[in-house]
Amino acid sequence: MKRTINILVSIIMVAGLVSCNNGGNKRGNKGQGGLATNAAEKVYVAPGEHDEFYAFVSGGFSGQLSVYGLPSGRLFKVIPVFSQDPEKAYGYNEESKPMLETSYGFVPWGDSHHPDISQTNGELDGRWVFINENNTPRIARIDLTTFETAEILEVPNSAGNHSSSFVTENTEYVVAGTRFSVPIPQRDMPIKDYKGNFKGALSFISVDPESGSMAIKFQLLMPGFDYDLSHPGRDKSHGWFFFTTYNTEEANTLLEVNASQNDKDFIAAVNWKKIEEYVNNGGGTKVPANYAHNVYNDETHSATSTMLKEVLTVNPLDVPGAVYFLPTPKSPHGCDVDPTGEYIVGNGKLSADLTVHSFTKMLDAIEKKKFDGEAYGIPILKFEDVLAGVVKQPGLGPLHTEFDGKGNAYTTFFISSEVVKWKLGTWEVVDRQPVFYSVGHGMIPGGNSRKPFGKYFVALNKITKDRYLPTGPEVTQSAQLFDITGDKMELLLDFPTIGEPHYAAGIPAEIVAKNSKQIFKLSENKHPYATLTDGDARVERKGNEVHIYMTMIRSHFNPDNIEGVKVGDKVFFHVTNHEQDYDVPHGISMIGANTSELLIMPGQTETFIWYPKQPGVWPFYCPDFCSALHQEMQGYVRVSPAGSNTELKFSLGED
Ligand code: K7E
Ligand code: CUA
Repeated sequence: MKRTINILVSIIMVAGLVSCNNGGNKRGNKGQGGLATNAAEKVYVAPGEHDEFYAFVSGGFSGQLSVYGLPSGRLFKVIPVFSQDPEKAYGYNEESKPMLETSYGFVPWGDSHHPDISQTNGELDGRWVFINENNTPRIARIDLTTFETAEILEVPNSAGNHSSSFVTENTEYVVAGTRFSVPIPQRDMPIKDYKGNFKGALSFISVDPESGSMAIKFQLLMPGFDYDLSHPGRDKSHGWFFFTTYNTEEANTLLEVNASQNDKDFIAAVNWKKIEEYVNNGGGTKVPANYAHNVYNDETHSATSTMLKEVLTVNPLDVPGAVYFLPTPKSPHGCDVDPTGEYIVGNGKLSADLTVHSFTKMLDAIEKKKFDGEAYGIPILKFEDVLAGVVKQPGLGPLHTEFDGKGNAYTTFFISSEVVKWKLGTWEVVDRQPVFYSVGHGMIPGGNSRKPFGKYFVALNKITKDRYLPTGPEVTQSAQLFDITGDKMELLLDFPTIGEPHYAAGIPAEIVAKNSKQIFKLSENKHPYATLTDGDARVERKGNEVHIYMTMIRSHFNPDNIEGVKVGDKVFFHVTNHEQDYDVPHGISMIGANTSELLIMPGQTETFIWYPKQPGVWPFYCPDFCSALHQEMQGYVRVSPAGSNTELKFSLGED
């Protein structure tokens, strides 16, 4: 058996190399070049025109979320989420630092994977984007009026928060499943005792329908498998959630071999409505936990971090009829549910065929108790009884499937580097297109919802090799845009991405753009250190702390001359941008500051700390070109030796 696996792994590796090398001949793709078709026209968005879709693209190991336009592939913004960002001072200024607090302390970076847009009645509503952090398990909510991270909730009892962060039809829940099973509660024990002792926590995080505020409603403590990906039921299967598993072998070492032994792993089907009811009636066990809940407030322009101390856990055996296992070949990765909610696609990485389960058949099999044994007390349904169909030999290494809402599915194949279009119900392959190279997820705007906008498919690729000008050993990952309105997919565009684009979420721009905020109202600024009028601009000393209450407007700081600061002081710059016009941020950069510059939006207040190290007269300036007199937007701080008695003074426009 081991040998077979090794051979399989070798074939996969060779296939990977071959596909990358073969695909390298750019001119070899007949009918796909810009000259052969009107591809260029289809992605051309004239200067001043807007794109039709937003695409929110995961930054992977950058920990961020980037915002692109489709079809142009233009980058609009990188939203800092789980990692510090000196461009916007996120995680550096005093206001946003609490966003990166965790039970492990301040964690300044993360690994983001799956953005998902909030829904109402199974359709994208464009209010929030959720995204998971894999390494230090967290879920973030990004507010699509500001395009800023509004909230981050840590997920306790989880490790490798990967089968996350997908939302149910009315955003009742955003779900976060653990990839690695661990001892729960964490404790010192031999690793070899994994089997039967570790658990996998699947967390159902409720989302307040008004504010979007997140709270863990319950954690389902499942057997110690790896929970790789998940998707909520839609429409008829609303109320259920599906999770792919691998390592049902519960191996704790050399997983590439030991977790590939079982012919089939499982898709876990979770009836969350049933568990919700159980929990609402007092079910479940509260256990001690320690996890951060970080919230950014748009009025105080500041974040707070609170440590939560308890979480409600549920043993699946206590809620009969809530959890079933659907056998699925072979170490499935993606777990995708079609817009009707009938089909559940298990993308078996090592399987020759693609397995599709039927929700109707699943309910029927449950009703008739057609079980094929159990795993840790959870009934296993018979494979044949839940199988809807099989897509025969569609490609090598299926990872993820998206849907166009017209009865077609699009599966990405990592090893054979292609996207394969097939028909739901007949399972026939109707088209395949190469991608360059080694595609992970694909994305169709709304492809996760009841109503996909089946115009484009975006392939999110791991390897680019020769597709762009070389940039040393590190080359960019990329996205490729396909037109999917015809029978055949047509490659339109390549564009580079920031970090690794694990997944993306797309939405028609018209749903989101109209809600986008242009300024923060100065009159609503409740920041405790805001300076709302120029008369309030001042400098105060409290022991060795100096607080500068500064304002900024085109094209000066108030005050711009400050004296009486001493070596050994801790100087707080609390800076308020008095502009009330769209697109007029100002920044402030202080020589020798050990954090970052600030970039402050109209009406907003931000703070950084500066430790003056040497006597002298030290300049600060605005780093964002804000007016014709931007270069004049500068000032000085006089720093005297420690212990000197230079008088504290501040001024603007005095000689
Ligand atoms: Cu396939 Cu993290 Cu969804 Cu990457 S994952 S590809
Ligand atoms: Cu303000 Cu440049």
